Amino acid sequence: MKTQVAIIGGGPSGLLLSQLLHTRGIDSVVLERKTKDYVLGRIRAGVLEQGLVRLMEEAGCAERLHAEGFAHDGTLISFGDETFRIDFTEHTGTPVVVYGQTEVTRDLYEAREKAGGKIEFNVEDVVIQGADSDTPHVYYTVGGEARRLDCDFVAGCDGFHGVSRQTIPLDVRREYEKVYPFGWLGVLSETPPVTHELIYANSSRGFALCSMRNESLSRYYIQCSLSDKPEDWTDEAFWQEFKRRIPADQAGKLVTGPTIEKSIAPLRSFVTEPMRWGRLFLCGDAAHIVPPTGAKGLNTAASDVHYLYNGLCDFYENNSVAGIDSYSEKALKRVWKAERFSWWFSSLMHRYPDQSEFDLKMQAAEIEFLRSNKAAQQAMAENYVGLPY
Ligand code: FAS
Ligand code: PHB
Repeated sequence: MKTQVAIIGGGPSGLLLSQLLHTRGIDSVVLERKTKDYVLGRIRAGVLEQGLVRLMEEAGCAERLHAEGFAHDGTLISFGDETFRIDFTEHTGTPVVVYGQTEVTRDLYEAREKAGGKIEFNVEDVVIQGADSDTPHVYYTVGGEARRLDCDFVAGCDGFHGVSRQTIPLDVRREYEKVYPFGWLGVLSETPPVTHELIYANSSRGFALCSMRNESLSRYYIQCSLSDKPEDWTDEAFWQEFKRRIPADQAGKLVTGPTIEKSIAPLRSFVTEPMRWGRLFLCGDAAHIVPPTGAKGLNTAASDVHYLYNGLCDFYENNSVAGIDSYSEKALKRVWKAERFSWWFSSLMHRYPDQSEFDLKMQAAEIEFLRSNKAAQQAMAENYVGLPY
């Protein structure tokens, strides 16, 4: 089989790239390891920057997002029982949109299927060959049957555990990593969210986050030990701990109920450089990971896709390599700013096992500075709503 762009991975990065390329008549094939239901069953991001909203509009997939997504003009931050608000719209003129990654992915699958897009599921044994030549190709199997996909370019959108990053030789790749000494236990419950905005809570017992998917579907997280497993936490134990971490006035009005999903995500900061090797381009989690505190994972995948999509259009429409040659440098410039913000916000809001009394005083002072200083709130708001592409 032959295509212009072979896309490894049918998550949000791969699907968004495939759909955008389609709008400009550029052919792609998406190779996905799992089934569509499995991909849609993963509960992940919940907050979209305007940049991703605009890309979904450009891809012709934003109708449901505009109908069902919620604009959030700010967020609450609590330290113990004290709460203050960061007003995104006051500081930046821009809200964020609360709309689950699952729904983004669902909308993209629907658009690809409607357009007759080629997506192969249950793909195994993916091997990228000739990425450093003018004739890259991908070997893979489906149901034990060996296949080959010839292409002009390969987009590695296969996430942190994919094969694309590993295709770049070790003597070319530089990797940067920070593993955090805790994870996030997340639950979904068919209960009304405790507030209409998010609450990021730093309590003496650890971090908690109040988020949501809609008026009757809440998404809550607590910082947990890396040795925890979801089955270690009964619903009752989760609600009891969650109530002890969010401000008392919010805990008093929290509606609890059975959880319909419970999972633990480890937290890490990770970047691979470069994000390009020959005709292979890495996008999204294949190239970088952030702790979810700043809601930058999905949104930084989106800016990668924006740069690569425009670079490939430049190549096919203007016979110019300028866009693809500058891809890695452009993408990494924004990636590192997202890494910094995610690391800073995680350091501000979590309790670390090795924190000294002095460290705790520094954390309290940093939060007090954010609470009381307009410039600090402006900087926080600009990073949270999304820095320019
Ligand atoms: P993805 O990992 O979403 O998609 C990669 C796809 O490639 C997957 O479908 C996978 O099956 C497929 N694949 C892998 N190897 C393959 C192979 N060899 N061949 C073919 N296909 C292959 N971000 C936030 O902003 N907020 C959050 O709360 C949040 N929570 C998260 C929780 C978890 C457990 C994880 C892992 C991530 C979380 N993220 C969160 C980040 C997440 O949203 C990612 O940034 C986002 O999924 C990135 O999308 P992709 O780059 O498409 O990668
Ligand atoms: C979510 O709703 O899943 C979510 C929101 C904000 C974050 C992380 C996760 O920072």
